[in-house]
Amino acid sequence: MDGALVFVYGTLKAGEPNHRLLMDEQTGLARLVAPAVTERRLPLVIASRYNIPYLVDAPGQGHRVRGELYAVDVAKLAWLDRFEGVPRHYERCAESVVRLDAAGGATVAAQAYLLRKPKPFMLRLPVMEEYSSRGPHGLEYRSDESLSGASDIEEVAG
Ligand code: PCA
Repeated sequence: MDGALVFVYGTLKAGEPNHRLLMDEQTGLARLVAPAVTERRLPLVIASRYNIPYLVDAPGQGHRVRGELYAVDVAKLAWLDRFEGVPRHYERCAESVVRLDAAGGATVAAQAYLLRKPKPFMLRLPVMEEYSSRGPHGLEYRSDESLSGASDIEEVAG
């Protein structure tokens, strides 16, 4: 399948609020490849009034973050870029991840939606190893508003 390998760590994961949008065949194809973990340690935080998860491109802080690796087609990749508000909100970056399935240990060059220019306060938030909207943090994702173009983006990015 032409397209890309995308590492998802937030609301797109199985069981999380936007997973059904990832799997919706109306907007392209996505197939789970394996659970995976980032090779780098990166801060995974929750911010904005929508409680959006952000993997911040600030290596060395935080954990090696767990997520899921998907093979997506060209249509789904384009849809994801729009949905994630690339490049104004997240940027889609190359990120090395390690597969956690039977092919365990295999390093994969994936794509992931990262925040490259965090506000300083974001680097002082509690970091997570694994995201769940309904985690002990109590910051449940608020999906009632569209993310791309949301006016709160300036709150956290840039
Ligand atoms: N969606 C993307 C980036 C953060 C989010 O909530 C993901 O799940 O990887």
